[in-house]
Amino acid sequence: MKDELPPGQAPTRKFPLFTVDPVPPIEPGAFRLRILGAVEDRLELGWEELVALGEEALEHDFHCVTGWSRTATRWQGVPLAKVLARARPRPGASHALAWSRGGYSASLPLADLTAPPGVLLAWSLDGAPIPHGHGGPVRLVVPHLYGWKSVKWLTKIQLFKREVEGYWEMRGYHRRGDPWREERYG
Ligand SMILES: Nc1nc2c(c(=O)[nH]1)N[C@H]1C(S)=C(S)[C@@H](COP(=O)(O)O)O[C@H]1N2
Ligand SMILES: [Mo]
Repeated sequence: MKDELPPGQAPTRKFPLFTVDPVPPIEPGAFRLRILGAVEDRLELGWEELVALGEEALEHDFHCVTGWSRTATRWQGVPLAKVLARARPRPGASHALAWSRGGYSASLPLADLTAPPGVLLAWSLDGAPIPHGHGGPVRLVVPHLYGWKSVKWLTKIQLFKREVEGYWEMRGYHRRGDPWREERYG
């Protein structure tokens, strides 16, 4: 991991909450994740099926575009690449929208969903189940892009054969969002 932070970012060890959509109710046992759109095999996974896919750990700084970086944040979960390999993106699939239960979405190039250091469907934060406010039971973690791509209360990943815009991309934020290139807007 790099020692320094991307340009314009200040470190914090607190983990602020940043949420624009309604925080969904806690519904133990109700978790479902769907992979759909431009895939050969649509998938619907429950909690047991998801955790059965295995668990990997990742430590990375988490960069919010508003300027805070929560340093050395530890996540555990299953690599999204594993789930996508099962769903088999169709030829020409190029982008995805990740959706929360409350209707928030983020747009991601398909290449970024399998890029290093690895995108996780995460259920653990700093060694404990992800607190509800931070997106539990399962949130997307896209460590190499700005935090708005790491969708909390993840419920659906929809693949497309064209560029798409999610909540912040529609409001002028960058389609990709690489913090090292300061891809904040546009
Ligand atoms: N569902 C949902 N996911 C979301 C957001 C949101 O508003 N709703 N905000 C994003 C933004 S801008 C950031 S920086 C991170 C913040 O995660 P945290 O609230 O766990 O700190 O979540 C991202 N995922
Ligand atoms: Mo953010």
